[in-house]
Amino acid sequence: MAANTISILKPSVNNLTVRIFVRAAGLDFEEVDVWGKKGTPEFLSKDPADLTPLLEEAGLPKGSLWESCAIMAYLCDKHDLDGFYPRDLGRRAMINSAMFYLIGTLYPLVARATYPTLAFPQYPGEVGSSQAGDELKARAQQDAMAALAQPLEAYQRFFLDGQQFIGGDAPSIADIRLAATLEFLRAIDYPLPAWVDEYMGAIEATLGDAYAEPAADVRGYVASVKAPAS
Ligand SMILES: N[C@@H](CCC(=O)N[C@@H](CS)C(=O)NCC(=O)O)C(=O)O
Repeated sequence: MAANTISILKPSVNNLTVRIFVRAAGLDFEEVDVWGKKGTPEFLSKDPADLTPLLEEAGLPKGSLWESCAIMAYLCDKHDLDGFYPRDLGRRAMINSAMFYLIGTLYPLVARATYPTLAFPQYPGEVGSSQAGDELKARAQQDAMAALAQPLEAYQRFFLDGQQFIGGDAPSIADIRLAATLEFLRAIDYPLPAWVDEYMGAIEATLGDAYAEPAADVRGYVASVKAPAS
């Protein structure tokens, strides 16, 4: 049995984040594809949120941990992966801010903007998951697309600010989280700023197959939803 067991859904960028990370960090891991297998009493006993990615690892007090950024931070601390998650408090605070801002602000907008196109169920409480009509749902999607500009600019102007990566010269766990997330914007007709293409290209060039191999699952899914129905 591997040191790290990760339950995943392959078309998901939340899952892609951890899938890239464990490869880039060279950790011992196995992946369990739980497509169609969540929601069981066994899965919920480990993960009452019923969300993936889910890490199972011997050092965890309850044996399991969800939330992609928490999983990466824990594994960095456990394996002294300071290059991905610096020990310096100021630099670490910037990585944390970039990740919390992503989970709290950018990702909900990405989900509202892309999940209808990706045919993913939207989170409870969203207009898209309600009984609202198609017009209101389409408006919510358009509003989310329009609102993406501000957080994207914040990443460029504040977190990157002329550096190649949020982590500086090398990708941090916040960079892995951001690049993976931006993969979904290719599903919709969103005018990606030029820096996004350069940034994602630099991450993929630096991480190589650790990025490209799991990203192929997300890209394949995105291509399938964009392909004209035959
Ligand atoms: N903030 C969480 C989000 C986790 C999440 O929403 N996971 C989705 C996959 S993208 C999930 O498991 N959804 C339940 C389902 O698809 O049944 C993280 O970063 O890990």
